[in-house]
Amino acid sequence: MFDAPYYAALGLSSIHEKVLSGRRLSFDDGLALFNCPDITAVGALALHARRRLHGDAAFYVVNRQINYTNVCINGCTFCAFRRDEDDEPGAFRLSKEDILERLRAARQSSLHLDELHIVGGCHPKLRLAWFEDVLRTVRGLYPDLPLKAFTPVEIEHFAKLEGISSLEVLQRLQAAGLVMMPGGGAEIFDEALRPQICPHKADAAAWLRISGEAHALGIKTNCTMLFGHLENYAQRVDHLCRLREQQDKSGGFTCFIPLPFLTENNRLKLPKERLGPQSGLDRLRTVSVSRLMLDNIPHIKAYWIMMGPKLAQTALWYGADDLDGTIVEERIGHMAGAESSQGMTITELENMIRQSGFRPVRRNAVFETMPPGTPGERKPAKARP
Ligand code: V47
Repeated sequence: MFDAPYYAALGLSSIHEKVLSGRRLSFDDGLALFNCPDITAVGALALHARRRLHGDAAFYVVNRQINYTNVCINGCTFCAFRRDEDDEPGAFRLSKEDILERLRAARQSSLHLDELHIVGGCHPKLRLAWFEDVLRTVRGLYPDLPLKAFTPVEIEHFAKLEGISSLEVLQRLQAAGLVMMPGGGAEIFDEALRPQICPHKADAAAWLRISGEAHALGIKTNCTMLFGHLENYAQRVDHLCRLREQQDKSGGFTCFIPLPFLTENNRLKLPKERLGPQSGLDRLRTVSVSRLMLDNIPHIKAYWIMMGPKLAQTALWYGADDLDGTIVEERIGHMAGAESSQGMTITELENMIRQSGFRPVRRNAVFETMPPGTPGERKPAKARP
């Protein structure tokens, strides 16, 4: 790593010292890292923190994503996936049988899924009992398949629809088989900006409270930040600090995923200076600052679908230690212009990791390492058209 005089010349002496001695960075430190022109110096600090936690391991999961509907009452301006009504062009809503069929197909081509990731829009009519039935049925058919489903935003929506508390929703879903929750819906917590990008969504306090409730029940969760839209660096650092504070209280965040805003097919109009090739560096820098600020969250994911596989590989050198997984079918990023493929095979993921100079480690939904010899896929899983 660069030495002390190098960081002194950048005005980052105290950050350098804190990182080397494992001490917590402040809000101002986060801001200084975002403003430092030398991205390699920032990345080297994040690499140090990443290596201390995970050595040369880079994690991936054999998973299948299923989006049950894109009909959503939230009307977020950044979202290309959403539709307002069931009968709008491009709207979809899967039945339980549709979900089971997708799962059967994935299981046929992949001998052993280690995560089923289910999320969707906040549909005005889909009731909690339907979701409980889906989870119970899947658990009955595949008892060893970890079920990761529903963001805090969906949990709040179910609670409102049923007239019960979010805690009760979580308890019912846990009883039906939920073991893990994805981290979507956090977007940017800042109260001044949130109304411009997701005016009707659960607010920061609700998102964090529900994550904490899940943690108290023993449900691990992930967390995210949508960046590269209208937010400034201070709002990003504030977002990271709020996640860190929540993690100090409830401890159940497993992984943080910085999600770069993809610009197609949505209503959010960006100023010109926010568009262009510099966004690649901003993605790497955001991975690095996240690793450095979130000292109490074990994993940082470079989500290859939204980062793009090449940048996700590079991000492993900038603080990330996880790439997500085989996915099979992805809609949220692709409807917003993601150029990555729909899915990857285990071999492709492992090659990606090895070619980046790291050691592939297969994990399950809750980040338990899978034992060597866990069966892989027979042939690449294919998405339905
Ligand atoms: O909450 C929506 C984001 C999220 C766009 O927890 C967009 O393991 C970029 O959270 N450009 C959903 N991002 C996806 C998500 C996720 C994905 C993979 C793994 C995990 C995990 C979580 O996608 C939304 C929103 O923040 N999103 N539209 C867009 N145009």
